[in-house]
Amino acid sequence: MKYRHTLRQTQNLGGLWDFAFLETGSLDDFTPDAFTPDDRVLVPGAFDVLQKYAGKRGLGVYRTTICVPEGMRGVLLFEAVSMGSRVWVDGKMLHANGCGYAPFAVELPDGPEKRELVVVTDNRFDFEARPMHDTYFDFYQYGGIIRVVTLLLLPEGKPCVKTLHLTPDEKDYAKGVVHLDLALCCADAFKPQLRLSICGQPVEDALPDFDAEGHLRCTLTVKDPKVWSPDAPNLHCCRVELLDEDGEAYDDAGTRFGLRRIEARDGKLFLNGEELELRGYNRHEWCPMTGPSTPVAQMYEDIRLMREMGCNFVRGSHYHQDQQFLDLCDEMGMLVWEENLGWGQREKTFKHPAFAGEHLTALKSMVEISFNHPSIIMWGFLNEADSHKDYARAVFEESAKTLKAMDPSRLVTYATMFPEEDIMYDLVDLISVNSYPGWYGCENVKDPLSLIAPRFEEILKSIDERGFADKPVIISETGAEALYGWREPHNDFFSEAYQAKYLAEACRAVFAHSRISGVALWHFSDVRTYGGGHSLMRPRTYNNKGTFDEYRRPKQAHEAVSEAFRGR
Ligand code: ADA
Repeated sequence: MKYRHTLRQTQNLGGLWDFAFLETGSLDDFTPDAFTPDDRVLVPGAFDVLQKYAGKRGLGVYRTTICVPEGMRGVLLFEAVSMGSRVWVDGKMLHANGCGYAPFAVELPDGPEKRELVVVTDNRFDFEARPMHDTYFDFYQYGGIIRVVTLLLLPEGKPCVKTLHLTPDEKDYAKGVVHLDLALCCADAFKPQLRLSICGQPVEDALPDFDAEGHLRCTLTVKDPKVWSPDAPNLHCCRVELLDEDGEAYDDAGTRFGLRRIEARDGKLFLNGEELELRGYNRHEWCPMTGPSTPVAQMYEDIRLMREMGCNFVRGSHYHQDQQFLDLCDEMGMLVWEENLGWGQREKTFKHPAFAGEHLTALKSMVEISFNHPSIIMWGFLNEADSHKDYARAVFEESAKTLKAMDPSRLVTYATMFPEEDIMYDLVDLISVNSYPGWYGCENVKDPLSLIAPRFEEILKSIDERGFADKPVIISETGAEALYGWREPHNDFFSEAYQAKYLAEACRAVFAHSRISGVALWHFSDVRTYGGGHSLMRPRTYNNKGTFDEYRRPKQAHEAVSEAFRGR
């Protein structure tokens, strides 16, 4: 069961909003008084998945009305608004955002009960203004309010719960020992008392007071603890209530959590003390009808399909995951790699004066929002960036340090495409390598599949020789394209048969190697990319390396991978 607030009021602002698409103008120049809506669109949703706006780039302006009753404080929570955006309330610009997948909150100033909310989104690439996005990323970047928007109504002038994080104890997680970290906003009004319950049972242990900054940290023991694992995804629930000077409860918050431990040691991965082998896929949050705003029923089906194939792992490539997807992974026992938005950043990006700061803000927002999901076992960042170049070092260092400081209980990694020249391995717990032997650059190779195992061997040898034999290694991407339905006697590139043989051989090579702790195949289903640098290598402007096509119709590789994964 998911936690539902009983005191705190939250309103899902989903539904039809007024809308206008403007081909000209910029986020900087825009003011709501110069805007006349001529359409209504659904929130959440990307406006450019609609046929009318398909392929168009410009400003997508959204408008709705919100109500903040007297005596209440309003906070807007946006889970993802793509790509750049500005939030205006009653003609005042309150927030600017430059990362289309990062969640953010907007505190509403005092004002009348009824307010006009305008959200301006820009789906044009503007590297100078928004260095988190670039044209060459190999996935379509849409525009609009692509994930849930919530209005939170809190009692005015009273301290309220800002964050509630639970971390299972490293040693005694199986005995139910967890560390609670609770932070308040408006902490200086007064010090509230705290009432706590776990799975509906009041916690009777003496609790410390909030400190001057409104922080409370304590250790609790769950009664009747049950460990979380892919085979037994047991969840527990924690509820906190804040009480005022008269002992009246006025705010509450709750979360689910799981008791489990992930470790990287002696060159291996361990979950709950047992060696862990990862078998899974990379997955973009995407389907043809709704683009990046995948319906939850599709998320559920995707996880089911993966579980039925014997997967225990999904890499959420290449950005913050939808909270609904993570909730399902918690419940359905899928281990998750969640990573910050990023794709192949090069010197130009690392030298952009705003990039390091924006990258860090987005990274922190990911950990904040996803902290309590037991399914997440590792945090990632900077997919296939220049991890072999000195100029990238500062951002890699800062990212790894920040993740460890915010959450020492999970592993830190990034996917490298320069396994031999990489200079960042010292920063991470787990080395993750993207490698496509037998696919890219194999135009004139006679037996491309024979390249896979030797290439993995070469990579592992070089990692160990360079002194990283104590770090576990996974293949975080490998794969080949197949066009759904392309079955013909040559079984050549782009045929379903070649892809099936490719993935079978890649899995065989991974599982035969004692130094490789698992694989995330590229990719779960075919996914739209666009006419950037990739279009001519991408028939249909799709990345066709899915084991399923975009409608989740299985290709021949489905059987090959199921055979390789099941029963291991
Ligand atoms: C990279 C990248 C993926 C995808 C893949 C491919 O490894 O991380 O997003 O583009 O290559 O299909 O080539």
